[in-house]
Amino acid sequence: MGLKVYADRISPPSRAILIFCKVNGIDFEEIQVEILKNQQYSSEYKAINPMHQVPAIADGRFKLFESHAILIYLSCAFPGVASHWYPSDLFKRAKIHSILDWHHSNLRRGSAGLIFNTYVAPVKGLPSYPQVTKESEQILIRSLSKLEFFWLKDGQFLLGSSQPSIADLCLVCEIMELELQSEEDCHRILSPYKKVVRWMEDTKSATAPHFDEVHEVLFKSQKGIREWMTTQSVKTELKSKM
Ligand SMILES: N[C@@H](CCC(=O)N[C@@H](CS)C(=O)NCC(=O)O)C(=O)O
Repeated sequence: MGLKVYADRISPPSRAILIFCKVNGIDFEEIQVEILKNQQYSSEYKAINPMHQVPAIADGRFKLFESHAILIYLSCAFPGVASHWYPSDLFKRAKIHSILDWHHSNLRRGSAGLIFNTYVAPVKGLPSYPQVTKESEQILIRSLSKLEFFWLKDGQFLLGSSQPSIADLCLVCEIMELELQSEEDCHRILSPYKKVVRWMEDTKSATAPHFDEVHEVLFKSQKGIREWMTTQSVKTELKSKM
């Protein structure tokens, strides 16, 4: 009846939970729910998360979905978690919640919209909309700019901290999705934001070796996905000329 983490490593919020558990020495069982195979719609998984999304956890009889809520729960439920992840100070907690809420309606909105339209929709045979791709990229770029010039203005990690919090981990895992874009697009979108790039490296170092281990799936699929997306865009270009 220990902790079970239902996750798919291609999902940024899933990776954040897995890295967090590993870094903090939390004993857990990882249960893979492959979203590209629609395993999130199985009746067994519906009993864990009726919203059909990953990640989710079951800690004994207690079930929880939504990655931010899960990270807060784990930080409070497992005494071995270092305090910098979710400091007990009320004001610091409130600021972390503020970043996490901002993340869902800005950075993640842009990143998830971009990934869905450029990668997930074509893989699943669903329609993808160039206008939505464009708008999602704009939201993502605006969010990176806010990170560079506002959220990261005071120090190495968010909120001027010298060590990462759950917010750093969530946001960095999200930005890692850019690895699935072409090398040129990834560079074009990310490289103007020097502080963001450095902060990502610092978060990786602070969570090594687990960060890279959990992202292995993303790194491994990168080449194939990039080649496949180039083929898709060539096909689309040809179609538009016909
Ligand atoms: N707000 C949720 C987002 C969860 C989410 O969007 N999960 C995606 C993968 S990153 C998913 O399960 N997608 C499958 C689907 O919606 O069918 C969280 O932070 O946990």
